[in-house]
Amino acid sequence: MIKKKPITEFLKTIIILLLFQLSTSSHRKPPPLPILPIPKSRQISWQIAEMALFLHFGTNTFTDSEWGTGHVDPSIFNPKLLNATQWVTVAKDFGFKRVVLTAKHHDGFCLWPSKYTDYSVKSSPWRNGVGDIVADLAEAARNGGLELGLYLSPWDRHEHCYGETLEYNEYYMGQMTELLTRYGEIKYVFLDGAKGDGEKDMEYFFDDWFSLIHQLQPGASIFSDVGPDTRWVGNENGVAGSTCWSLFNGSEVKIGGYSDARYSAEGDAFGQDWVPAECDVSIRSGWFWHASEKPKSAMTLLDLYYKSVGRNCPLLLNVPPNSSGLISDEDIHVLKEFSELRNSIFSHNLAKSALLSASSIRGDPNDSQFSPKNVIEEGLYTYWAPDQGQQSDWTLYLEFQQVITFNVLGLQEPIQMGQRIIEFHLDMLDENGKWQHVVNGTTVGYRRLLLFPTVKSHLLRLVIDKSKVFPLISHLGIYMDSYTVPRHVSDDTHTKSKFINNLFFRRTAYNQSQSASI
Ligand code: FUL
Repeated sequence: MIKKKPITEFLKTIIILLLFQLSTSSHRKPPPLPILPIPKSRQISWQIAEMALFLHFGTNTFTDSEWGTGHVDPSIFNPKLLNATQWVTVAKDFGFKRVVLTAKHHDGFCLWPSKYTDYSVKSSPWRNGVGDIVADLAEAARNGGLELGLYLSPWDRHEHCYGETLEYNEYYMGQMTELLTRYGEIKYVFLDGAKGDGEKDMEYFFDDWFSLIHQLQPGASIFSDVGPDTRWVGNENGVAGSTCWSLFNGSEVKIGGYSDARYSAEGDAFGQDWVPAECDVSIRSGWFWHASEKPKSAMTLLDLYYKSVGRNCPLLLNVPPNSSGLISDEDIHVLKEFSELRNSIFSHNLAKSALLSASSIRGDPNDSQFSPKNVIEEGLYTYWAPDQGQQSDWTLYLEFQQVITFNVLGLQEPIQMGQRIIEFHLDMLDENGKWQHVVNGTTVGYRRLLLFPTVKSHLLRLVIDKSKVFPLISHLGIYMDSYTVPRHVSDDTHTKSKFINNLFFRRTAYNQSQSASI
């Protein structure tokens, strides 16, 4: 009797310990810490849109000019067939998620009936002066499920108080308030830094403007040369740096000043603020419609897509409505072709048929939470995370049942966790069982696309060579672009240039990782 008690107690303790161990070992490993700075939610929603349609429209459309003098008679403005639904339909049909209208360009003419000036649609013959283009577009965008953005030029060549700092800032903020309170949700505001030489000097109260915009429309991302939400990429050609950080120091750049174009295009690996770049470019050479100009070809737009969206920057593509108030057929034709090209290339991710494994996996390898398989799923919130203890050579392997033929690599980081990757490369196993270098890249960010001469293999490895902290990858795409001649597209590809000698070691590493794959 006396002896039995301790045995029962002992067994009890063992059972409790086992249960405890079972319960703790079934705990999931939480996600890793983000690396600061990280994007605000409005910046994430702005970025995932990827492409926006810019609409430059106003008196310039009727005077064949780019920078209106501000003294053109409003009677010239009469877009008889204007149909904002057509603009939205074109945007929506061809993959644009947002429309951005020049509510007021530098000439000061307002496309909405502002109470602060008569220089607007209300003084024009269009719809007998009772029309409102911002209202039309807001309604069409809402109906079509697209976001709306507005451009309100700070430089105003018509308004008499331009040059009087206090008075004009009040005027500008009054107009901004009209735009942000009358038309429902506004998701984006474009603040242009341009101003002609020799024009009246004055100070813009940017901090007041930014605060007002965020107060009235907290979901709106503000574009300017320095942000605060998205920065100008530093050129109007639609081309980002082949290294492109969303990190940036706004204090290094002056709005409207002559700044360092390279800094704007590449960002700053050590930047304190999250201010990703946006690439703005026009489908024609001018921003406004001119009868004499033709749109760029679909192949040129595809090239720009690789150099903007494919370099971590949304593309803001300007497609100016013509003087009848419609987007021209020839522009629509090109946009259609551009959309077909993208669909044909990117709708077929060859990586989906691969067996995916990794050099290490965070947490329990039998749990899908941080599995390498996550990289073929769309979206930012599923990702591969390596084990925190792995310090270098973070690697993903893709093994195919058959040899695949491809020439594009696409990568995405879960940017809500910060931008991490500094350098990576892709290798493939050739027909002699030797690793061949396919392509190098630097930053990834929201999306990176690299185009290179076509290669064939059944085994690939993506190696992250340098990262601020251990990398995270939310998407990996392997595609075939049969339309582009690669050397015209990518300036940072090095194909089959490096021969890897330590094949045995690498193979061993691969075999080890295979056992970790799930
Ligand atoms: C520039 C302006 O001067 C152009 O007219 C155009 O609006 C472009 C997007 O920004 O700075």
